[in-house]
Amino acid sequence: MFLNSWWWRRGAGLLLGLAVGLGLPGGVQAAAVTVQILDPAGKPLAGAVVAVEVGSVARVAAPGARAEISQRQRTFDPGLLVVQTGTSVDFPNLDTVRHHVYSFSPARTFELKLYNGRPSSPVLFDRAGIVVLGCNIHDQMVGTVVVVDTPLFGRTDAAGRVVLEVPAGEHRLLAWHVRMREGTDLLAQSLKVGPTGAVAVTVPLPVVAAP
Ligand SMILES: [Cu+2]
Repeated sequence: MFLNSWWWRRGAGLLLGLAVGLGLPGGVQAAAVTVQILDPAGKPLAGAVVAVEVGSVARVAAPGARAEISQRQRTFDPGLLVVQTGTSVDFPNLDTVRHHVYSFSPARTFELKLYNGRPSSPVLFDRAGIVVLGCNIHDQMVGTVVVVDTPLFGRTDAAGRVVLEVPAGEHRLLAWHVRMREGTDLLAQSLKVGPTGAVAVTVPLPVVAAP
């Protein structure tokens, strides 16, 4: 009896943990939404960012949300980071040369002047949008932070697909790819999810040819 109730509580806690992890209120029914991203020629686009804004889910991350982009061998690692609005990002420099990381993007204009090691404070991304990163010293260093008003996001695999667990209702589906013209924001369309059953959506993105 003791064991039974212990397992039951532990199981319930794990399930609640999963729901919280997805940012969904406990007990909310979610459906698997498969999104496939295609280029203008109809070919699958790998590495595209897909996000779903859901009315019942907090737009801003819980306080203390952190992420990291290292500078390693004169590149940003990862070169593309997706975070929820309200996330603070650290920019540790793992190289022996100094870097000078900056962005002129309207969603987050900032500058980390010439530094080694870990800057004393992270950069808070408090507005949704595309933030392009550069380094004043190394022109070839380019990175991107995609900031979205939702914890429900992912990136497409080699087949151009990503699966997200989305609660029933009318939502906003956002998609973006690094090969979209510079200055292009995430592309939005409506997404309807019924109370049961999986949903599949195909989204063509206006990307330019790979270099
Ligand atoms: Cu640099």
